[in-house]
Amino acid sequence: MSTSYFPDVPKIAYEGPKSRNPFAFKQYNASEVVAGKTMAEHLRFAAPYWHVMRGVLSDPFGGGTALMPWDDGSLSVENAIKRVDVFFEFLDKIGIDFWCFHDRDIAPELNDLAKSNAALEKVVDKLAAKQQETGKKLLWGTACLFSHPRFSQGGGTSPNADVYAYAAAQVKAAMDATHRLGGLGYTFWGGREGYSTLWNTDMKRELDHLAHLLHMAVDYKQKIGFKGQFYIEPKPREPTTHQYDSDSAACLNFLREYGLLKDFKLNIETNHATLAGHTMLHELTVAVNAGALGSIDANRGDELIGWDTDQFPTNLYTNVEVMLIVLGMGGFTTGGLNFDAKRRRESHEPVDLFHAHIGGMDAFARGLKIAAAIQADGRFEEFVKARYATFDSGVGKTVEDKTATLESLSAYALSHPEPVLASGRQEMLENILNDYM
Ligand code: XUL
Ligand code: CO
Repeated sequence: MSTSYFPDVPKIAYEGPKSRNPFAFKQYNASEVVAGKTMAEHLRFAAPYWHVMRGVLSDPFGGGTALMPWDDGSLSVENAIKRVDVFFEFLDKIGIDFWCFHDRDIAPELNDLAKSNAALEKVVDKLAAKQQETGKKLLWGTACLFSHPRFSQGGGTSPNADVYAYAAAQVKAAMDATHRLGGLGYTFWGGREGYSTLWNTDMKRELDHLAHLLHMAVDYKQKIGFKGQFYIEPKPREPTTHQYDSDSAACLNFLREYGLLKDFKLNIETNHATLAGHTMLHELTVAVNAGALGSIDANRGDELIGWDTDQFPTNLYTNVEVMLIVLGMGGFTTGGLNFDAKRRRESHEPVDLFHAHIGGMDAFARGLKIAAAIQADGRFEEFVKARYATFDSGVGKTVEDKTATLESLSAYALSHPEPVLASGRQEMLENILNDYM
């Protein structure tokens, strides 16, 4: 047996709700069947390489605190390859089947594109071998077009064509890597695709350029035979004041305007939804209504802190809502629940990685069970259906059939008494929700 990087952590097993063992699942029982599928099949948990292996736990006021005894801090390919072993030991012990990466998480940025590409290929060789050995799968890959100073004014929306070409080159290499690793998807998160002031920005040209980058990616996908799903991940502000991909509706509008909707779905992240002034449920509903919900970055924000805190998704109400949407759309196809989440800066020991993920997985297992019970019971669905019943027949039906005109509705309204509304019963419905919790 090779070296263990987490010698104090056993393989995490399901011990049930009565267990007091912090290194055990209380709710997540991978093989347990809920609503016709196993929990593992429903939830499709993924771990992000950037938080698990590269997240140093810095914040805007201080540097990293995370202890990573396996990491020598160098930009060497050897160090990058060693991290792969650590990561796969983590995946094995926590029992997560999928993972996600940015090109620059897995391999070093060497300030020389040819060298960075060569390093990426070497690390991808190692990752491919590890996947082969363990059966773990890549949920999605992506290119980091936001950390390096060259991208400080954007990648696909940079005012500088050389930077744009560099961004395109990175997308190409990251797509090649994702394809080699059998990725089920490829994500575009806007990073610095947005602006801070219109005094220096040509918004129209930037959006045209960004759309062309995505069109080129669609063409390249065809060319290399990559079958994975493309996603756009909405997020408002952070880092730019005005992100072009600010929320689900903005992304869908952009995709429609540029003829890209058939080639993309959305990857919705909880903390991005709340930063946009929406609930996660709102963002998911907008996406699902457009037939465009692809995958989920599961985390949560902190209502008392105004930035993307990327905390672990332990809010039961949110998890129930997320799983109601996922069950409602018949489950994920290419997507899954990627823990785009990090430990608090104070939780700096390697074992905290396990506590964090166990918490997220258990909370989502409960979310799944509660959502399945709500769905099976059908009370909310019946209530909503009844609330719109006046559109099932009579004048309402003429609206849904699109035969109504302003004249026909005016004649109807003139010949009928003042409308009588039924109560929305929000409090009663919230009480029902609490009964399930
Ligand atoms: C940033 C974020 C990214 C994307 C991938 O807030 O969520 O990590 O998920 O680039
Ligand atoms: Co994310």
